[in-house]
Amino acid sequence: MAIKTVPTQPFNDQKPGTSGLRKKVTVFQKPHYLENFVQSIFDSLQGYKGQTLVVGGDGRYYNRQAIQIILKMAAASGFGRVMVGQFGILSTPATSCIIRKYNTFGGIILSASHNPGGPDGDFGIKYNISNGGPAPEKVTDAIYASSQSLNSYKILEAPDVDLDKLGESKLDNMVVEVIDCVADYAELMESLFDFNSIRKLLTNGHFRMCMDSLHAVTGSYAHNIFEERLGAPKNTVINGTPLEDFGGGHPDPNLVYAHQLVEILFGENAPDFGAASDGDGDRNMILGRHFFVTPSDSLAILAANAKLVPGYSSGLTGIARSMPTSQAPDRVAAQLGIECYETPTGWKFFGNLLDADKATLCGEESFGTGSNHIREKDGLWAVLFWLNILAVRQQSVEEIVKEHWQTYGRNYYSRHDYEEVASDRANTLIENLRSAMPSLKGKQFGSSQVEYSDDFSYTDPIDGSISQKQGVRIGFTDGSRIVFRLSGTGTQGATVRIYLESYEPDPAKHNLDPQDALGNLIAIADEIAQIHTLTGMEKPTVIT
Ligand code: G16
Repeated sequence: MAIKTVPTQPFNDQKPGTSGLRKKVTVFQKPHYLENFVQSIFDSLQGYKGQTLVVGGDGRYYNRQAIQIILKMAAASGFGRVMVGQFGILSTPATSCIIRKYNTFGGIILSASHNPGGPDGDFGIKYNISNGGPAPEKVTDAIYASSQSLNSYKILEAPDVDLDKLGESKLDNMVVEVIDCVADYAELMESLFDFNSIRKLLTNGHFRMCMDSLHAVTGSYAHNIFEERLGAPKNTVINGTPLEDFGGGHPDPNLVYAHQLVEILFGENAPDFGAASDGDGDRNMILGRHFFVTPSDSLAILAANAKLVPGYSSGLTGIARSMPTSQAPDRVAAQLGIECYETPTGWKFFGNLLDADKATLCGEESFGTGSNHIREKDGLWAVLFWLNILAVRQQSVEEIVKEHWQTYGRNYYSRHDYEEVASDRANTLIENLRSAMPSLKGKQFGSSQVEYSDDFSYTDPIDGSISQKQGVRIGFTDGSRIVFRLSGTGTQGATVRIYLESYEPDPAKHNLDPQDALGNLIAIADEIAQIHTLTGMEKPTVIT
């Protein structure tokens, strides 16, 4: 088999965002586009010759073609072995699990996460390092730098590898091992949670759960774990067949896009527990009967109940949350006498804290929760954690959340997204806020007075690296907060995200609709940022 060196030219739009490079499928299909980025990854690495790489994706359109290209390029660049998921499938958490379990050099994940798929949908690629986590900024910066000076890439001329058959084959000198995509991950879950208690709960004849895989990657994992290993009835998992276009849906587990699940859980004769996960299986949404658990509360509740779960029974070293996530977990950390770290948005910022054992649980408002068991957020892990708590406490989801609020107070929380805003308008909105920041302190908006206003900057406590301009924060003297930032994961125009939070200690006032409880802050956000005028939009596209 011959190695071909193909001349190419740099693309100027290959800077990885919050989570790797995400673009329209049609962009990745442009001649050399994917190959350039893959070569840039390899060129920015050192010492990988003869080493093992893990490759897998969420099964979306173009996954299989991309994997064949990556395998041939890995062989041409001198990797010794590639472990690839059967059918080209590996969820993001499973990839992280496999990188760690087999001590591989790193991994490549093909996914655009919660973004829609199909020929006109989105595709994505990201590199994970040997701890199993997304490459930190210094690595993604190096990849981007390589992409800007690239003039050729190497690829093996060889027939495609059969991705459907388990076992080993060879591409020139490199071994390709097609692995079962579920087994290692499911074993890890069994080692963390009390499967016997969860099995009893799921088979006791009255507890009912519904898991919506949104036709995305967790279908195979959820059938195996909930129905086969834990004995739940066969119809527990809905939309459980992974499809290249996610059945035309938007594989984002929130109240808007997981509407079938929401209708079931808020309908008549609703099950006790509902959950959904996203395109690549790292996000989760948790519902009780007629009840939604905000991701920030979910992290706080998992932390407060961690001792009930075998994998965490010895306690937590710390908690970490992204800056825009509500401060509910901070209250639990204070009670437990442990640190709560505040990082920029992006799971990659948790890696160092987890490696240094400074944090055990991490979470984000964007429906991501996880722990030190891997270095990615993990949707099904969060579902199992909740099931384990439900099995021990024998209470409903709603009772558990309300008791939590009684103990710690309630952090009312909501995120308003304005999607597909023209980039120049979105940038103007953020720039205007930055200019207004110095004059905001002390300013009165109705009964709210601004206590501080800044652009969040993070210094990593482990390696000292600094990340600036991570979101404009406006804090008020009563502890409430508004955060503005632009999404780093969209592929069309810009998405303006506005995060709103207020704290209510009085249990008598815990039953408000968050949009009502936050009404004052919503109005202030518009007054300060002129959102409606600048975006030209009457209301947010998505409210979570
Ligand atoms: C990614 C990141 C998360 C982040 C989310 C949203 O998740 O890993 O850390 O919170 O995007 O980011 P943004 O607000 O910049 O769009 P995923 O599930 O898309 O990989």
